[in-house]
Amino acid sequence: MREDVIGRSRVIDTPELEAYYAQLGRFEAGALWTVANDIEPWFPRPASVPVIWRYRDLRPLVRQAPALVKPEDAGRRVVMLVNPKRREISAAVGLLYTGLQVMNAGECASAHKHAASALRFIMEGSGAFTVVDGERMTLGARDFVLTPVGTWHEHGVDESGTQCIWQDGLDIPLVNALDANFFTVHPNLQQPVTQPIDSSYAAYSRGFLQPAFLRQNWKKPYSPLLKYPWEPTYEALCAASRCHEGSPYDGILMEYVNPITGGAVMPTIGASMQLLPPGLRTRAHRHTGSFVYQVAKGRGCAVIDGCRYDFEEKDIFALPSWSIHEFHNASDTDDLCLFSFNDLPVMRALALYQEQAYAENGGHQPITASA
Ligand code: 1HN
Repeated sequence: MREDVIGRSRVIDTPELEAYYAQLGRFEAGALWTVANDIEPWFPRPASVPVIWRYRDLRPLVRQAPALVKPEDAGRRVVMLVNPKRREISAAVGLLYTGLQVMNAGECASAHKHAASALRFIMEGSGAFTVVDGERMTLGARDFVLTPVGTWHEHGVDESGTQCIWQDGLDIPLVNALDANFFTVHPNLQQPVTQPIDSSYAAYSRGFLQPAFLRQNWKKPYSPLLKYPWEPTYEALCAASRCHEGSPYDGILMEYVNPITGGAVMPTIGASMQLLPPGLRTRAHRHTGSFVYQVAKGRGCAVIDGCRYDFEEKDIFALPSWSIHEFHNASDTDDLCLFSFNDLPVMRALALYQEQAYAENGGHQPITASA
């Protein structure tokens, strides 16, 4: 792409140059000025587009999967959510993957580990559990759980439970882009449970109290707390919203953190829950970083680059990096809560985080279309 600007590539191709490019091509070489403006954009131009996946469309299809494939054949029985512009790398947005996993009562998927970091956000059903490095955790609706890089993990649903559906989030496209992925199936297919149920939650669930008998021993690059249940999360958001207005762009947003460092839960993935009180409309802004949202509670809409996406509980939507966005709580009586995960730990570690307020129209952007 030629740009007639000093400092940018503005070469006009001629037959002589075309012949020269062909000569370079013979030796796996090329002229930088033919691509320079594309590979050095003035600002981020994500390949991903905004997408909304509505739960009412997908739920019947997800529930159909158990009749079609067994978990032991599929490895993981998941309907993945794919960005139409990122199909070749199975990304939902940017370098993040997401999907909906379904498991019937009494089913269990084999244990494995991989270099990718993973998380789950429980959507429906009862009796779900995850085992991570010997710790078994019981999971209920809207609980958030980590299966960090290199941990043995498996999931299942108790015999006495009901069909469960949860959202998986992983950094697979990132780890693959870095050519750093490994995958190992557990030699016994199931790992032994070596610790009391929910033991990390028992030790670390109150951020202002640190277990002195454990913290010196924790050297791993992710949170020692693996489960972040919904009830205390919502309580904390409600308590904060009674005293604070929150961010003009994100309302009452709380980050799930590693209680030892106060930083992101895993080295490559951060996660948050935010509350937008009844009727709130946030101001528009943009920042680097890709986000996957799930509507944990309530209904409303997001406006992303001028396009409006109406959403209900359990809908999932993708926010590409540097897209101007704002949120509205459509209800005058009920809270709106948005769960999200993101690649901000990567952006921050690489010094690539940038943020900008949208200045026109009192901070709200014009809505040009809806999806
Ligand atoms: C994985 O390990 C799980 O553990 C789910 O449930 C989805 C998608 C790609 C690679 C690994 C799981 C996954 C995955």
